[in-house]
Amino acid sequence: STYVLDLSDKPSEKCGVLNVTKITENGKKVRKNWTSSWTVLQGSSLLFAKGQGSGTSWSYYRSGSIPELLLTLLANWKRSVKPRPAVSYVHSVHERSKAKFGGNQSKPEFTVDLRGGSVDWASKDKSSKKHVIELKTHQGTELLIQSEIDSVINDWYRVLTDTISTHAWE
Ligand code: I3S
Repeated sequence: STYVLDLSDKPSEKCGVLNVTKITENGKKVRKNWTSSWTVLQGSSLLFAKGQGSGTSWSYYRSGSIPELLLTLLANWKRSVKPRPAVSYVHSVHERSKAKFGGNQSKPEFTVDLRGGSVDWASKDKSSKKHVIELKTHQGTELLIQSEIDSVINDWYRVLTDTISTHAWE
């Protein structure tokens, strides 16, 4: 079965569920806090929206609701003429999905700008998990991004690498 639904017509748009933790913020080490996040790549921005924990996210997969949620996300995104701030955008999508998906804990997390950043496979000392990507941003934030499914994480590795190399500073 397919775990990532890529409905976009542009290679710079992608979304899916990933496990994410910050390890450094503005150059300072922070405590790991792995969370399952809706992850959306739009242009050179990577958005994370906190899910309701991995259990619930995976139950969305099992119940077949994720494709529906992703469709809503992308449809709303494409419909929005004037781009809104990314975080409030994700928040409003979540607000609207609440009734439909019964969520009550979904909330926006954060956005990172990929321009000037770097992506690499994380070394073993960064995490005991497998399939971990280390993303360093220009602003000094380091994130670990992980999926148990190697095809999923390989796709994200490729897309993030491509995005960083193609989005030059304006
Ligand atoms: O790099 P660390 O400190 O070994 O990361 C682990 C901890 O964050 C741990 O939580 P505690 O802070 O309660 O010890 C997490 O449960 C682990 O998942 C972290 O390690 P992994 O290897 O899973 O990234």
